[in-house]
Amino acid sequence: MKTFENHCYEFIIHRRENWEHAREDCKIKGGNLLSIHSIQEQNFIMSSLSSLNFLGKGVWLGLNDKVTEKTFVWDSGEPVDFEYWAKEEPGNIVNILPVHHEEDCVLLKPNDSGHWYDYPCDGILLVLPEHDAWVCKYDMSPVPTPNTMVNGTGTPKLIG
Ligand SMILES: [Ca+2]
Ligand SMILES: [Ca+2]
Repeated sequence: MKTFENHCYEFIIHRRENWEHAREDCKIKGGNLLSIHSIQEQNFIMSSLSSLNFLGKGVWLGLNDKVTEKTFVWDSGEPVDFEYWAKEEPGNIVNILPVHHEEDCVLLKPNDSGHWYDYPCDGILLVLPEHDAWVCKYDMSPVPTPNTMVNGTGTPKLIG
């Protein structure tokens, strides 16, 4: 677990799943699939992946345009206030047959300076399934102040 500003980040870099499974993993633990809101946060993710010696193809971001094509939103519901697309991305390549799989999910690729690529969210029938690593992001709980500790509901101390 690593921290940056007021969030904790869990780097799940030894597993590979499709986007939905990665998303679910973060949700059940009370977090969200990674969202990135500044170049500082982007750089933090990159340096963390580097320090963890991550050698995979990429990590899933919470960013997706599953609901409305070309309108990307963070799965966490946060505003899209920073983007780091690779050149000519997002391209939304659609496979031809037998099933249409648009590129509606986003992968951060460390081997391309951390640039973002839209990718199919799940397995593709004709080629290998799209399974990648991911990062879960959590809000840090507020640090209790001395005042709230005094007024808190701790176990009463027996005196005498
Ligand atoms: Ca798309
Ligand atoms: Ca793409």
